Order: sequence, then C-alpha cells, then structure tokens
Amino acid sequence: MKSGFVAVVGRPNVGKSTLVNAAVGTKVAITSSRPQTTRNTIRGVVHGADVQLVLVDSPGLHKPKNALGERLNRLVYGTLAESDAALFVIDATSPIGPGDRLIAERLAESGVATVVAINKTDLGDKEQVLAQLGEAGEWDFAAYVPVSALTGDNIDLIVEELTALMPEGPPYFPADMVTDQPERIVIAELVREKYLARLRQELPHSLTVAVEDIEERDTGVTYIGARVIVERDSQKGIVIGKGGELLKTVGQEARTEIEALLGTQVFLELRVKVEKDWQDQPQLLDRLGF
Ligand SMILES: Nc1nc2c(ncn2[C@@H]2O[C@H](COP(=O)(O)OP(=O)(O)OP(=O)(O)O)[C@@H](O)[C@H]2O)c(=O)[nH]1
Ligand SMILES: [Mg+2]
Repeated sequence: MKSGFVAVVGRPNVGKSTLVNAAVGTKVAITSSRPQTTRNTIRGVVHGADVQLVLVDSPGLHKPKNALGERLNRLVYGTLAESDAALFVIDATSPIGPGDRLIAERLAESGVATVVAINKTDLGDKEQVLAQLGEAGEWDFAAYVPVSALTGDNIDLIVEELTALMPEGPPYFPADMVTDQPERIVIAELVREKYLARLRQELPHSLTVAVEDIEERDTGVTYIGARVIVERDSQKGIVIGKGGELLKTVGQEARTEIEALLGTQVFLELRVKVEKDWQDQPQLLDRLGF
C-alpha cells in the first residue's frame, strides 16, 4: 500500500483545518473565522483504498509578533522537513499576496512535492477562481485543484492528487484512528472553538484552555475540569460575561459536543484564570503544551 505524511500549509484563515476535516470525514481540528485558530500540529488520518494519508494540519504562517508566533512558524517549517508531500492552501476570494508568495518560495526550496488547493470556490466567482488558478499555475508545483472545504467539492480530487505523490509504505495509524490528539486536547480545543465564535477582536488570541481533570464517576457522568486562561485581569470579566452568561453559554455548547464525542453524559466545569502574558513566557508555553 501507499502511505505518508502531508504538511498542510498556508496563510492564516484560508481553510486548512476545514479542508483537513473534510478529507478525514470527521472534525479533528477546530475552525473559526478568526486568523490563527490552529496552534498545534494536528494529524488527521485519511483511510483510503490501499492508501493512508496522514494530513498534518498546522498553524497559519504569518509575521510573528511574540514568542508563541515564532514557535508556531518554526513548527510548520519543521513539519515540512519531515513530510512526503505538502498541501498548500490558498484562498480563492482574496488576491495572492506576499504571504502566499513567500510560502510558495519556501515550498519550492524545500523540494517537497506540493499540491495547491485553491479553496473557498463556493464564495469566489468563476473568473476570480480562474484568475487565481492562472497566477498560482506559474509556480512549478505538482497539481492545482480548486476546492470548497466547506461544501466538500473536489476534496476527492485532492486526496487523489496527494495519493499519487505517496511512496509505498506501511499504515502509520490503526484503521479506527482518525487523529493523534489525546482526548484532553480535543476537549480543550472544543471549548476554545466556542469562545472563538463568540469573542471579538484581539481577545481570542489571548485565550487558551487547559483541561486539568477528566474523571468517570460512579453515576455514569464524566466530570471534566478545565481552565480558561487569559492574559490580563481586564479580560477575565469579558470571558465570564455579564452575570456569568458567556461562560455558561460556551460551557453548554462545548458540553453538547463533548458528550457526542465521548458518548457519555458530561459535567463540564470551567474556571477562568489570569496568567500574565502567557504567550511570551517560554516556561508557561511549555506547560501549556506548545
Ligand atoms: N465559504 C467557505 N468558507 C470556508 C471554506 N473553508 C473554510 N472556510 C471558512 O474559513 C474560516 C477559516 O477556516 P479554518 O479552517 O479555521 O482556517 P485555517 O486556515 O485552518 O486557519 P488558521 O488555523 O487560523 O490558520 C472558517 O470560518 C471556515 O468556515 C470554504 O471552502 N468555503
Ligand atoms: Mg486551522
């Protein structure tokens, strides 16, 4: 059989995680309309007929503003070095910019065989998509595929093109495994996703979630204790909301999804904690798993 690792790269918010979820057929990575949603490498496994593709979703590449940003960029280029192929995702609805070009150059330098996905074709009109294809086509990559990660259009073609680039190899994951992420990370990410959908402007970047406790109780209910961590005292109130309303809503939304995931009833306890400037503290970043 064929098997291998595919680094999924591109600017923030182009739809990398949505595309990985669509190809895997399960939500393995959270998504949001805010840039820099993904903060870790997440492996999503596509089990095909006689092929296994391990898609490695990664944070969007951007100009780093702090220690976290630098770590994320290093992470992506490190991933690329260990991959059999790359999937370069660009957004059909905004013109190809210096960020895309820089990534294209790095990919070309790396020598890793690359498929380009021109994503969000459901939003862009035909001419825009064609123009984008024409411009991207001047790069010298293996294939160019217009797709919609949201509707699933042409995802099968992406899988086909990537499969063609895979070497002969063993399956890396068992047939029933779709991601390498531990349960507590998946749960923390779901809580963060609900916050991302509800918070405005810069605050989402200041927020992280750590699951500290998962306990199956005799009652058949799984108790989960998680901390919502922000950077400043002033952010604590925002995250809790008037009369605790936002914390409650986010908790309920996350709980519903966690229950579906675990197949049990869940009691989710969220506590808010301030860790001053956690994004710039290497020790804290280590502890939070970055
Ligand atoms: N209309 C449309 N929206 C899409 C498509 N793919 C992704 N999106 C939306 O684009 C936004 C960003 O998607 P993500 O998958 O989180 O993007 P990403 O590239 O992983 O972003 P980062 O992790 O921040 O780098 C979300 O609101 C998605 O719903 C698509 O094909 N069509
Ligand atoms: Mg992402």
